[in-house]
Amino acid sequence: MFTTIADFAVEWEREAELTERVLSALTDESLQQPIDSERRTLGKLAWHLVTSASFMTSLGLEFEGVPQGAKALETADEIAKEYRRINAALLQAVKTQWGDGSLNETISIMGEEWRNGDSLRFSIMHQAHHRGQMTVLMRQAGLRPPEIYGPTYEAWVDKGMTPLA
Ligand code: NI
Repeated sequence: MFTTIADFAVEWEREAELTERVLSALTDESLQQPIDSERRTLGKLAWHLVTSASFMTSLGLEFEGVPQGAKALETADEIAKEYRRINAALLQAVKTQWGDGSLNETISIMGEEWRNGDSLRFSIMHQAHHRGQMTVLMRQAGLRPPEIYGPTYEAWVDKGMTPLA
């Protein structure tokens, strides 16, 4: 869990930049790529990263989020822009509405007591989880995924090295 707002802010900005890399590599056609015929599409997952930021309002933070049921924006560019906006608003809310002591306070989430510092950690892991799904779907949609925590297959090839299969 996070114990200082400063530590959270540094990591949040770094992780948000990674998510932006994924979102800005999407094309409008790729948004239709489904996990499976009955499952979510790449576009739905991208939009989920926008709407799920509203989870933070249940922690008492006030900022202009997007309600879970809101109609999804239709282009990759609009989704990426909205992600940037909401992320900045969220970070600003944490920095201005909470102090380090807030991170140790608990709030009931889905019937469990969560410390706010744990909720912030959860939000970062949640994004990473969906980014992982999205990079697989990007490949299925014929796109080149960006490097996230290390080189991609294509990045190894570009460097003239043998990629891990
Ligand atoms: Ni989720």
